[in-house]
Amino acid sequence: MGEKTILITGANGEIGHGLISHFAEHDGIKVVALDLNTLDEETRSKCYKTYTGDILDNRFLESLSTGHDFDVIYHLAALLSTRAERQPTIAHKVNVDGTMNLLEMAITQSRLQGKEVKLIYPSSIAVYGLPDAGAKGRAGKVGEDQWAEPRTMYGINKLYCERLGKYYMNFYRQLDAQPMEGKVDFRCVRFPGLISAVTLPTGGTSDFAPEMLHHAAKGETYNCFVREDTRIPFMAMPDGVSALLRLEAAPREKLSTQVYNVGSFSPSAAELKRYVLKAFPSASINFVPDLKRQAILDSWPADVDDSLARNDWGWKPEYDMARAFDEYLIPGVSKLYKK
Ligand code: AKB
Repeated sequence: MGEKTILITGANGEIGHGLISHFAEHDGIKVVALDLNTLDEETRSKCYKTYTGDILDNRFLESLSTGHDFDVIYHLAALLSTRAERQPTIAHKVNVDGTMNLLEMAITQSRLQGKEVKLIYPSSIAVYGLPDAGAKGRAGKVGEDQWAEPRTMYGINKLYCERLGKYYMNFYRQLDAQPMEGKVDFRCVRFPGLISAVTLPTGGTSDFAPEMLHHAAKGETYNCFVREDTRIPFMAMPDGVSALLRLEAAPREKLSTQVYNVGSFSPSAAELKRYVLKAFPSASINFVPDLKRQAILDSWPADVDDSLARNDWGWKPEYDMARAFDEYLIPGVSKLYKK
C-alpha cells in the first residue's frame, strides 16, 4: 500500500492530539501538523512535519500546499462557542474564512494531483437551536435536518461551513465553460461535547463536563456553570477520533449525505456529578449557573438521532457512559494528576 499524507489543522487541540497518536501507530501515514502554537516535543515526534502558522495567512498556506501532496485534510482549527461569542469577528474569520482557505487548498491540491482530496470536518451540536427548554424536551433525538437555527456565532459558522463544504463538493464553479478538474470529497460529523482524559478544552460551552472531572481529579472545588438538569450529548474522545477515522474510511458510494450526527451518551449535569463523585468521593462540586451560557446549552438538543451514520458507515460508539468513566476517563485523569 502506498503512503498517505494527511494535513491536520488545529493539531494542538484535543482532537488533533488524539488523531496524531492514532496515526503514529500506523505505518505508511505521514502527518503534517499545523497549529498557531508550537506543538510539544512528544506530539512533534509523532509527525512527519510540523508547522506553526495561521490558516488565515494565504501565502503561508500556499507554500505549505506547494511542499506537500495531501490525500486527506482534517480541518480541526476553530474557536469554540463561548470564545466565539466573546470575539465574534475573530471567530468568523478563523471559523469561516479559515475553512474557505482550506477548501480552496483542497481544490488546488486535487487539481494538481489529478485525484479527489478528502476534507474531513468536525461540526457540532451547536448548529442546532431549540427555542426553549419545553421545545428541547419535546424534540427528543434531533435529526440532521431539524432545528438548524443556531443562536451562537460558532453554531452559525459551523452550519455555514457545512454548506460551504457541500457546495465545494457538488456545485463549485458550476457556471464555468469547462467542468472543474479538482474535486473535494467533503465529509463532516456533528460532534456532541467531547470529554478527554488527557486534555482540557478551552472556550467551549460543553466544557462543564470535562472541567468537573478534571477539577475533581486535581482535588479542586468546581463551581459548575450550568443547572443540574442540563442535558446535552457527550462522547469520550477515543470515540470522537474513531468517528472521524471511520467516516474518512467509508466508501463514498455508501454515504447518502455529507453531514452526519454521531451520538454516544446523554447525561444530565447531576448524573455527571454522580459519576465523578463515585471515583472522587471527596470532590467539591457546586452548581452556580451562568444564565447566559445556560441559555446556549438550553438551545442545544438533549440528544441526537445518529441513525444515518449508523446505517451508512456503521457508526457505533465503543463507550457508553459507564465504560467511558470506568475504563477511560477515571483511570486517565487519575494517572494524569498523580503526584
Ligand atoms: C463547544 O462547547 O463549543 C464545543 C462544541 C459542543 O462544539 N465543545
